[in-house]
Amino acid sequence: MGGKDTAGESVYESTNPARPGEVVARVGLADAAAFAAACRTAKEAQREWAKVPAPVRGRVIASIGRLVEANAESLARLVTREIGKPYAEALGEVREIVDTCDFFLGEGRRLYGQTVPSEMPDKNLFTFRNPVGVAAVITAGNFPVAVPSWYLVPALLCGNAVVWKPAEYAAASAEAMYRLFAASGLPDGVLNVVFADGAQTFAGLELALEEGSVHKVGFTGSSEVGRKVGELAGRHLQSACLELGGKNPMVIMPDAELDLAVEGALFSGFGTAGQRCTSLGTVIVHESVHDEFVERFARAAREARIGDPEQDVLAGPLLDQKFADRYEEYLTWIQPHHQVVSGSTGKITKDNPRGDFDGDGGLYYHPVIVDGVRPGDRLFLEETFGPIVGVTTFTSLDEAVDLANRPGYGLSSSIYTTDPKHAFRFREGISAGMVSVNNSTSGAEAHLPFGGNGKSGNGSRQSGVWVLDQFTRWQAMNWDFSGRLQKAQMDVAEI
Ligand code: UN1
Repeated sequence: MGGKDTAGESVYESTNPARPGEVVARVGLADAAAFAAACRTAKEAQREWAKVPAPVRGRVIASIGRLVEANAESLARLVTREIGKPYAEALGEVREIVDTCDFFLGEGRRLYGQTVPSEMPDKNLFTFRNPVGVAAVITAGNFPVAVPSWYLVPALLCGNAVVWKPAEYAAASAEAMYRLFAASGLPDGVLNVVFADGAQTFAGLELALEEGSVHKVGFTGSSEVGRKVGELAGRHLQSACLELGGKNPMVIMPDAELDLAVEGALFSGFGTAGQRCTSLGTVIVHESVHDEFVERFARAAREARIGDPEQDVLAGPLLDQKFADRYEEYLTWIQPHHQVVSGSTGKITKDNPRGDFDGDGGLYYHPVIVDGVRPGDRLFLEETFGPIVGVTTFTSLDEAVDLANRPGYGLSSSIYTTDPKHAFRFREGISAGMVSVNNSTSGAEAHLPFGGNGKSGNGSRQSGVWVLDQFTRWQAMNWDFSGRLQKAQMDVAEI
């Protein structure tokens, strides 16, 4: 929601999706020049930050973790109010920041390089991890604090400065998290937060890349925008860490425990109102258990609690009006094409209630299951970022793997089976970066590599030790103490 305040600055109002009229935060939006200026500030501050010994930077990360932990409930409450994420999930999201800090505080004492044998006598080879410089980090608002922490924490630990551009519709959560990070003892200018719309962010990023004050771009968001971010970074010979969309499949084998699979499909598809990049897109169920599965899944969807995110519900409202608009467009499109097996569709209102819940005027939607989806269908191919799950059938595991890979994304995936050989064959064949066995497509743990292939990303991985390769660059050093010029490839020692 853009606007102008009295000083002429562009202002964004973030609202509560459970009560759309309620403003949660007003933030000024920066223009391209201000974005680039923040990158220059970061570049200046980074030089000194890089000189702070990594174990000491680790102590700052420890202090961020403690501050976030001490404020976990208030931060989670704010996340719930601003984006409608159920409180238990919001608390889990805040917990994920703490987990990330716990992991990386120790990494400050382990930012290992290597010693490497030389092909010549009296010569030693070494490798060192150097910080990249300034990381520009652009994040979505469906995980307004945990996912940003996956960039910010390792980037800072590795000795980089950061300019963070959060989603405007999650501005209050981002601002609160920024304040906790800033209170940890980080020197001024090392972490900067800038709110800006998409066009100004792009223009600002381009300026900063041209000036040489951004050396890494981190982006979590749609595949469409991610492609543009990757192109922009690439044109300036800088790399981007891209965490994009997903059309995550769940394969259900005939030997699966069906109740477990139903529970997994319900949580993956409709938890967080289907608004995770790891949310379930399509269930690919063996034809022999299709009818049984669909009946149980549809019943579970009809009975699922959707409502006030401060209560114990499976899902609250959609994140923001612009997501609701896009989701409605999908709903309009599927009606004439498909068989909805889950009952009511669309927004929950007085005229289209869910039991005795009339939606309270919020952006609440009925969960939708569409049966009989085929590989050419839009619903089979595109990420919807809302509570719709398609169902299709297969007869052999090879066919299931082929169907699972067909949309061209490759983020998360899941198989329900009691036979280990099915699980391992699926793992081998699936192009996704993440595979769950008898578990939800969503809900990755904070210390495993997170990321995707194809339309889900450029192969970069976040989290755990793997993300260190995003925020450091290897430097090779050789030291010759032979007292003469030994030429590599020419003076190789003979036996
Ligand atoms: C996202 O939606 O961008 O694995 C990330 C999960 C969460 C992260 C989702 N921990 O579902």
